[in-house]
Amino acid sequence: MRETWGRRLEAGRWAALAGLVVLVLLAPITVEATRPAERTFRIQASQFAYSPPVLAVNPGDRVTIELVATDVVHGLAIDGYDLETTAEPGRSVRLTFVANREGSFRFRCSVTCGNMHPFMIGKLQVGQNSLLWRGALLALLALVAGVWRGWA
Ligand SMILES: [Cu+2]
Repeated sequence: MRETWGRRLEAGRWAALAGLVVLVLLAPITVEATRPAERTFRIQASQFAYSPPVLAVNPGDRVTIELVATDVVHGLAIDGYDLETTAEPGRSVRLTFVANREGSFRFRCSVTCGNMHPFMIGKLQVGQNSLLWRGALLALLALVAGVWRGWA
């Protein structure tokens, strides 16, 4: 009699845990309602890097990238946004767009500027990195599950 109760309790715990895992995976991300803003970034392009290499904006932001090439002609193309521009040495060009797609997008040089050209990349982060915190929560749940097992 007692044993069945214990088993039921155990099954209940695991069901609760499974429920939490599903919740973590499916819960809609509640991004704090940020008003779209005007964001301007000045990016220096030189062989073979961008400075800064990472841009973080909120979804809906109106983003202006001012690209400056310091040595040779460089370009900047954002994957997933279908945008491209090139800058002559010593000159700057501007690229304006609305960050209406969430996620992590790579940008890269679109002009062959030297032997390390393929490695000239950067990242545009639009919104929060949900994969990251979902992963962290799952790790926490796994830890909790481990502790429960220890009790039983
Ligand atoms: Cu380049």
